[in-house]
Amino acid sequence: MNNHITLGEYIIDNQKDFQYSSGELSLLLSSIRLASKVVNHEVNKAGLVDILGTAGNTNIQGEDQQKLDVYANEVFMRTLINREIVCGIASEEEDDFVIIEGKNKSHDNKYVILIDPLDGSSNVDVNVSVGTIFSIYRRVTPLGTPVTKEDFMQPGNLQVAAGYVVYGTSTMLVYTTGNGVQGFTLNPAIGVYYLSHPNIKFPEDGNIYSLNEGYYIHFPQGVKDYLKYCQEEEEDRPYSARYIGSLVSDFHRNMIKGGIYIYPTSSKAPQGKLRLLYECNPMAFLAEQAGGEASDGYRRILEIKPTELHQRVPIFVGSKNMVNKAKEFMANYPEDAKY
Ligand code: AHM
Ligand code: MG
Repeated sequence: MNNHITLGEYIIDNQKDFQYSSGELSLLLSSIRLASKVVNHEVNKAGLVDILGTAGNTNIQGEDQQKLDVYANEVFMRTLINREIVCGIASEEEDDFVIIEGKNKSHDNKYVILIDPLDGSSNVDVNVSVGTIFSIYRRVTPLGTPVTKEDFMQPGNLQVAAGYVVYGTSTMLVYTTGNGVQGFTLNPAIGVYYLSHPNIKFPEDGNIYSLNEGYYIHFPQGVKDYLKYCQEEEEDRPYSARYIGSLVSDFHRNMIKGGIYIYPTSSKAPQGKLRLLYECNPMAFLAEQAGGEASDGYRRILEIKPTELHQRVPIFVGSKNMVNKAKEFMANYPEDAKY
């Protein structure tokens, strides 16, 4: 286990590599580490306590909020607010972004965080792994003033750090600060993350495709053609289909084994389903840092200029050669082609 380097040690050892190092980002990553352990504890006992089922609320996107979504949101929000290390938080579970005043109401903290506290939460009831996804930026408005929407509307290529926690057979925290992707596995007995997957690399090729094929009839023609290609009998094909329905888990498996994850537009979801700011951008940053690619089918995810906090985009993310092949099929049709 790499001489038993813990996440805490790793964060401190690498602080000097951050471009604007002042210790704040290290504190922020440490808070995510702490909150993830609290959520992990709750996720693990979800089958035992009366925490399953919906909380009776609906979020801004009209989806039922699961109790564990609400719980995870509260834990991450509370931890980040109490430690006064960010100036603003946007969450999948909050309609609008939240302004954090910081020490002495000074609005002096540098970073904003965007977070999906419990992604794939419809899987919780059936004991399938779920995850937390986060994305961190430096604010663009002046220090000392409350954050504004502008601080959150930054393209993904300006992310300072991004990562996810996968609450799976083991719990892992995987993140990047722009110097490669590091994976840490939690030892639940003592509550410590250890560096288990240093410098993770997406295999350039893969033989797994992951998408909800049940919606085939609603997909754009380029996606249908690419799927047909995946299923053709050739030397390295047909590929295997693997779809958990939890972005974090599907992405994580593909990054280790080689594969592509697709959530396209469809006649049912013309903008796609996944959210640009706290699902697609962090995954795209991780993918590129691991040598993979992330596209909306026509352009690099990380170059999309956001306009809305909860904006959705289509995504093709994974092994470089697979994403490029999918893009070739998409390029045969104009982006606004009818389904
Ligand atoms: P959520 O943020 O409401 O949990 O939705 C995101 C999830 C992803 O984890 C997953 O890949 C996708 O939605 C599954 O959607 P579908 O059921 O349409 O295949
Ligand atoms: Mg989500």
